[in-house]
Amino acid sequence: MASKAYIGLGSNLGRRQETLRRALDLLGKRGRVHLRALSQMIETAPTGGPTGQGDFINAVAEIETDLEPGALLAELQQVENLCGRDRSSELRWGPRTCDLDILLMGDLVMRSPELTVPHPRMHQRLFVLRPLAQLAPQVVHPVLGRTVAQLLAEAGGGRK
Ligand code: A4P
Ligand code: MG
Repeated sequence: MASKAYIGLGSNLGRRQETLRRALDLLGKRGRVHLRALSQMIETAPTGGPTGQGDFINAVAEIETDLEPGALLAELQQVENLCGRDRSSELRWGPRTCDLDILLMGDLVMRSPELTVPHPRMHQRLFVLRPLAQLAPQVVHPVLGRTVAQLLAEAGGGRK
C-alpha cells in the first residue's frame, strides 16, 4: 500500500535551487516516488555545523511511495549522489550540495541505526517546520502528538 511521506530538502553549496529541482525531477523520473506537492523554497541561516558556511535553500515535498522506509532512504541517498553529494568529504552539519531527509512517513515510528522516523530533530527546526506547515499544518507528529502547526508555534515560528 502506498504511504504518504514528507521529505526535507536542503542545499547550501553550488546552484542551490537548481540542485533541489534536479533532485525532485530525478526522484519523479526514477518512478519509485510520486511527487504530490512542494512547499516554497526558502533561504535559511545554517543551524549547527562549522561557522562561516553559506545559507541554505530548504523546502519540503509531499510524496507517495510503495517503497519500504529503508528502500526509500536508499533511493533518496542515490539521488543525493546523482546530484553531486560526496559524503566522504563532508563535515557533520557542514556544507552539502543536496540533503534529502525523511521527515514523516504516515504514522510510522521507527528507530534503527540507519533510520529514525519521524526525523529526530525536525520539531526543533524552523527550516523544516515552516515549509512543512505550508503543506501539512494539521498532520500530527506520531511521537509528540501535536500538529505541525502547533510544533511551529512552539518552535517560535509565529514570530517574525
Ligand atoms: N538517518 C537517520 N534518520 C534519517 C532520516 N529520517 N532521513 C541517517 C534521512 N537520513 C536519516 O545523514 C546521516 C545519516 O542519517 C544517514 O546516513 C542516514 O542513515 P546525512 O544525510 O549523511 O547527513 P545529515 O542529514 O547532515 O545528518 P543529520 O545528522 O541528520 O543532519 P541534520 O540534523 O539533518 O542537519 N541548517 C539549515 N538552515 N538548513 C539545513 O538544511 N541541515 C543540517 C543537517 C544542519 N543545519 C541546517 C540544515
Ligand atoms: Mg540527511
